Amino acid sequence: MARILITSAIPYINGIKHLGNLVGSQLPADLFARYMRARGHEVMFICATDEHGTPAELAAAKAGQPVADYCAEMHGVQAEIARGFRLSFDHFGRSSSPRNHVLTQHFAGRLADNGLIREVTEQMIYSVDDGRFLPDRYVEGTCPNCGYESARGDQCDNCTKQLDPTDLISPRSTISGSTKLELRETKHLYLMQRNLRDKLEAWIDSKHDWPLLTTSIAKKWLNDGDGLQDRGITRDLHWGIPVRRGDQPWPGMEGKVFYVWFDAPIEYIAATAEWADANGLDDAAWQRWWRTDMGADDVTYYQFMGKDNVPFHTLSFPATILGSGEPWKLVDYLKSFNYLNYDGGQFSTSRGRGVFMDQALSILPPDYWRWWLLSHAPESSDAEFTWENFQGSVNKDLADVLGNLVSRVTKFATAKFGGEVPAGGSFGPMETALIADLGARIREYETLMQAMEVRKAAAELRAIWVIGNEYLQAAAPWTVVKTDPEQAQAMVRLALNLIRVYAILSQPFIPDASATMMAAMGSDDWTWPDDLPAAMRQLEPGQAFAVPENLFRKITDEERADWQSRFAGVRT
Ligand code: B3M
Ligand code: ZN
Repeated sequence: MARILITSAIPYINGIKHLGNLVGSQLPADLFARYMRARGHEVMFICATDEHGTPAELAAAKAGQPVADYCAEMHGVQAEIARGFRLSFDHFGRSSSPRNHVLTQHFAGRLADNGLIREVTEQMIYSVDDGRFLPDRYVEGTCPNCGYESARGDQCDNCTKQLDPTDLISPRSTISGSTKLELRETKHLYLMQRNLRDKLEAWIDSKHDWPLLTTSIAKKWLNDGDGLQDRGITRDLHWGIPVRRGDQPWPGMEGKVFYVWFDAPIEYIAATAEWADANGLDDAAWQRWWRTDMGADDVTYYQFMGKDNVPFHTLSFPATILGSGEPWKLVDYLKSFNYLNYDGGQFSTSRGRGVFMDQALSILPPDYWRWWLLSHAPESSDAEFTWENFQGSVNKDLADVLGNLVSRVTKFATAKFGGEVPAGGSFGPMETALIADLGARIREYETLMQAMEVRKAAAELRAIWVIGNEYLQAAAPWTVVKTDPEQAQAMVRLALNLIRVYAILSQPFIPDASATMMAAMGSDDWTWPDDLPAAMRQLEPGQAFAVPENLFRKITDEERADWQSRFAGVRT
């Protein structure tokens, strides 16, 4: 039994995530966590809401709420939706928690003690009417390069030139539209990542088994242009973790907070501490997951995220950890994802284009989404959601292949032999061949799940369902029963056991349907089928079973057309 720590990138608090966000982090992390638990490992699966930063402040202002209230409410909303998708977090924390305040201030203090923080005085744009400094992307103006009138302070969307907000002609605040902007002097803390460059490079180079997507992004940021830049870790905002040096004030930094990307990954650790608090456990309980001097040296740590988050997890957060000089756990394996597009374009949160997590659950149960998303996960390249494809997968894979097998077997068995596993006959060559074939496929499925090859694992699972159907087709107990009822009983007994084994294998992908299948077989034994021949005899003659309610329904063409037009844009 191994100890497995899993974190998913923590979603921003402002607004509900779309399916592209879900499939890039939380959902595959959940798949892996469920699988690892099913194999008997000790798992700690952590997620949280990412609550700081300007977007959160602005969203709260727009909602007319104090930002703390807004975050508390939205955390509740996101937690509820996560439950709706059956995301099996051991804890869903909050980056605004007291635990994260203390840990973030602690890390900053350690970095300062180790000479890795410098103070930088800089000129920043201050909006007099908004009463605040403006982050780069909240300043808009005319691009000095191409003349585009809505260039952002960090980059021109038209000619892609990287900009400084001070480069813009006729700059204005995107918050208020005000042009009363001035340069004001302000002081910030910079983490001297350059000093950690060699350590970071050696660490990344030691990760031979990481996906290419992960290492190529990491190396690009390490080596591109001027290489790794020192990074500002504080901001002039009200909402955030106050800048302190450990438990001491930080002279000159009063009224400032840490940058959201500094405290967000630290929340992985803090959320594990929140988990301990919520369960009445002591500090040792969470530290054994994170401190190699407290037992975490036998933990394997996996992170899941979209590709845009990779630089922060391969460089910035490791710089915090390494720079602290303390024995905190670094990530062992980083699984990253490309983007999921939506019906010929991009998902867009700002334009409300695509399906958002709450909307998805309002039209279909979680397993339908989980199955489609995971079986089409954007691993080797970007992927695209289309309603045709979704309808096709659900109707074929879930309804025709798996659902049909379950309903056919249980209905036939009930009609011919009553609601109990029949006792007659014994497994013949066909059954033995099926068990052998299935055994080989399960080992392959295990290999793919362990390797987090999400799409391939889904394809293998589907193939496992298919061979069950093929067996039934070939064995044809409904014909055999007329001439050799004993043999038909053995076939049905095998098929009922197959349903239970399918429940176990499918549970990481489609937990609700799996629970229904298991309950219908009158069992609650989720032991992984390491010994398949034994597992295929687990349901004994006389054991009661039931016909489950329709496991999956088909999506009609009318529904598909309706949803297609409803989710085309402009969220209402
Ligand atoms: N909140 C970005 C995102 O949701 C960011 C991830 C933080 S992970 C520490 O994609
Ligand atoms: Zn331009």
